[in-house]
Amino acid sequence: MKTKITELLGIEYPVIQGGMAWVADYHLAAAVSEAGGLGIIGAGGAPASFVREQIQKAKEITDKPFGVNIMLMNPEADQIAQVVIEEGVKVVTTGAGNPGKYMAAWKEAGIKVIPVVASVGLAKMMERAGADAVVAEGTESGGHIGETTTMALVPQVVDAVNIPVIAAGGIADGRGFAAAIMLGADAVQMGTRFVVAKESIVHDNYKQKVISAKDIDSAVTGRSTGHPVRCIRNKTTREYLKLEQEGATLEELEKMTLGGLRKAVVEGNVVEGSIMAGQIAGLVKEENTCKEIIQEIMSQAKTLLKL
Ligand code: TUI
Repeated sequence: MKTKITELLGIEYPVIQGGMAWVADYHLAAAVSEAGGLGIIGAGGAPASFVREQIQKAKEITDKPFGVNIMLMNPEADQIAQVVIEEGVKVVTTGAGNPGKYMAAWKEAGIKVIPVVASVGLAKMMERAGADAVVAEGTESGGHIGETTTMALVPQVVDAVNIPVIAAGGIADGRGFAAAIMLGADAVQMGTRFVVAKESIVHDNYKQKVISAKDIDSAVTGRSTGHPVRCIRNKTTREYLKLEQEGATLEELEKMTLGGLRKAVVEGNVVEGSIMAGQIAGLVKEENTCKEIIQEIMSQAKTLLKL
């Protein structure tokens, strides 16, 4: 299937993997790229040296293009912005902030820059700054989120900019893909579905929490700090929300979230960890390979869109 995004990125299918902190390592990124989508290494809160190693390992196991997501709240974001240039990364996506100050250097290096946005305002600003496309990410998503739903955000971003738009948030199958195309998107980005990919290194306890989640099983913490984060509800989200109501400091709260993600993803502690996942977790019922996931979505979408 050809769209402006498959052309821009030189990929077979318009499916991009979310740059999930701790989850999106080189194994997952390479598997998605090998399956014809665009795999992404998620820098999350990791040091620049770690991100460089991840990029080098991905290059060893795939010749296909892959990207790096830079979480802009990472204290080493400046260094990581340089590492992607030095390592010849083809595509950069960004999250949790405005990447404006890096844009000129990335464009100069020939990198395709795709900021993740949660509002029309930032999408327009990114287009003016030279972005090649944007990911319009709805509040259904897991992790750090904005306020607007995918259904409302995507068509408004599509109307506001002339660059291609990738829809994200609440998409996990061919129906979601087809709906995104109907809203004017040229591709989708999926996170939650790829968390439970066979090639995902996420602890099995975490995968099982996603697989057994129902539609209403996520909670949003951090609304009071200005950094809302969606996770599957557990002891920690309940304690966090209680602390938040009692007026805990920003530092106390933020420490709980990022440290908690590692605890859940790596250690499999799904009681005390943060199980970031989107509202669509309820639709994700089994572990599949990245190839199976992409093939199934494209085949469903073909029928629905009568291609
Ligand atoms: O970034 C994401 N999702 C993430 S980042 C992350 S790691 C983290 N953990 C704890 C606390 C905070 C982060 C987990 N999930 N998605 C892209 C995204 N970006 N969603 C929302 C935004 C966003 C929000 C505000 C982008 C820009 C923005 O403001 C722009 C400005 O002008 O500062």
